[in-house]
Formats: sequence, structure tokens, C-alpha cells
Amino acid sequence: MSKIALITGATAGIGEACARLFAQQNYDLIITGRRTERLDALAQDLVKEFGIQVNTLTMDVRNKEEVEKLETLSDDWKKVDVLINNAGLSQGMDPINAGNTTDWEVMIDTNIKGLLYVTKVVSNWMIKHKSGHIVNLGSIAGKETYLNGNVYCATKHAVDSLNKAMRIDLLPHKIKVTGVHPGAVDTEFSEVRFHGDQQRARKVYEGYEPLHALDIAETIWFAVSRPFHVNLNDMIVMPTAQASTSHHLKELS
Ligand code: NDP
Ligand code: 8X3
Repeated sequence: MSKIALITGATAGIGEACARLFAQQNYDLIITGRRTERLDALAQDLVKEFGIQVNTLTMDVRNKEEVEKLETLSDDWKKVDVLINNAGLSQGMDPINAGNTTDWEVMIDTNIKGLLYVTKVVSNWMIKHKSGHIVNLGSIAGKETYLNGNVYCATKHAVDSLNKAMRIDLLPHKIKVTGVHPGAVDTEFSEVRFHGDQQRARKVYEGYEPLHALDIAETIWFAVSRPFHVNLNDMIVMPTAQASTSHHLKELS
């Protein structure tokens, strides 16, 4: 078997771009997400185009029992070299007093608890095999807080903290941990945030060139392809036209 990467949230956006790029680099893949049809279509594409092996697992990272189904993979597939903890989302954008508590729970359960459930399973495999690299998708929202971003920002601050914690806890096992913190990336992210309102979602990326999913996949690949003695702890990646979560230079593009 070639090297193996496990990518959560591979049915769209950054996760899908990572799957394509790692396949191109001859990695075998475990791809996960809730939308089975998309997982199957992506797997078929990658096998056909790159001749790699792909294992798909439909799972909701919020559901501990579903995540634990990872343990049913064969021992060969558990030799995961790279875990990309990418599954995540924002839902809603309201002031704290008007926030939808279901949206809050979805974000907390997905972005924090889901990432933890997956990490617990896969880090134990990595410990057993005495190597591995975990890449956590944080966000510029985990470095800054912006108007009405409250709970999403809090979940990504938690990811930032867990990223540091994992690096300490997993140091004795020689497992690398990298945090990747993008600014605006043009994916399905805003459509999900605004509950399917495509017009509102499009506006987020209007008037400047945002990042594309491939930009983040390439950043992750750069981190993963460094020699063993080099670890990129933390990578903040912004569109050139975005200085902070609230400052965009619309004339640049
Ligand atoms: P997309 O909406 O395009 O993709 C999100 C992926 O996460 C999908 O594959 C989705 O799969 C998966 N996902 C969401 N919830 C769950 C769940 N409960 N269980 C399993 N999978 C889930 O967004 P992006 O590609 O932009 O987002 C990827 C990551 O990058 C997220 O963590 C996001 O917070 C982060 N990020 C995004 C930025 C942006 O501007 N786009 C900027 C900074 C960080 P499915 O629906 O099939 O389950
Ligand atoms: C996504 C980027 O600025 O919309 O994490 O929070 S932002």
C-alpha cells in the first residue's frame, strides 16, 4: 500500500480539493462525509484518474458511534500517515442575544466534538505505528473575532487551542500537528452558513478574489511534504485582498 490520508468532509470544498491533490501524489485515501453519493462519485473519479485505492465511510462526525465505525477498517487501512480534520461548518450569523441555539449546537458538535472523536480514534492508530501527521482546519475566525461570528469564532478558537494541545500530548509519539487557518475560501461554506441562501452567500466573495479550495489543499500538501524534522505549527493563509476578517480591498481584484 502507498501512504494513506484520511480526510473528513471530503464531499465538498477544501476536503475534496485535498482528496484530489493527495490522490495526485499517489496517496491511498479514506474519505468521509455525510453525503454518500458524493463520496462514491469522488472515489470512482480518483480510482479511475490516479489508480489509487479509496475507502469511503459515510459518517456524521457529531455521532460518536458512527465515528467509531472507523475501527472496522482493516489493519492495513489503519496505518494512516496523514489525518486532515477538515469537516466543519458555520451556521447562522446573528448577535449573541438572537442566536439560534440549534445552530450553536451544530457548530460546537461538529467543529469541536467531531474533530475530537475522529482524532481520538486515529491518533491511537498513529501511536501504534509510531508516526503520523494531523492537520487541523482552523480559521482566521480562530485568531480573530468579528461581528456576529461569536459561536463559530469560539469553535475555531477551540480548534486553535486543541491544535496546541495535540502537539504537546502527541510529542512523545513523534506525531506532527499542524493548524491551517484560512481567510475567505470560495466553497459551499457560506451557502451552509446562510442556510442555503445562495444570493447572500455569493455576496461574501464579491468584488475581490477569495482563496480557492486548491490554495488550501496546496498549503496542506506543503506542510505534509516537509522532511520529518520540520513541522509547520500554524499557517494563516489569507486572500491577498483580505487583511483581516473585516478588511477587504475590493479594488485589488
Ligand atoms: P464546505 O461546506 O464546502 O465543506 C464542508 C465539508 O464538511 C463537507 O464535505 C461536509 O460534508 C463536511 N461536514 C460538515 N458537517 C459535517 C458533519 N457533521 N459530519 C461530517 N462531515 C461534515 O466548506 P469548506 O470546504 O470551506 O470547509 C472546510 C473546513 O474549512 C471547515 O472546517 C471550515 O470551518 C474551514 N474553513 C473554511 C473557510 C472558508 O472560508 N470556506 C475559511 C476558514 C476555515 P457533508 O455535508 O457531506 O457531511
Ligand atoms: C471562515 C472564514 O472569516 O467567514 O472560517 O469566518 S470567516
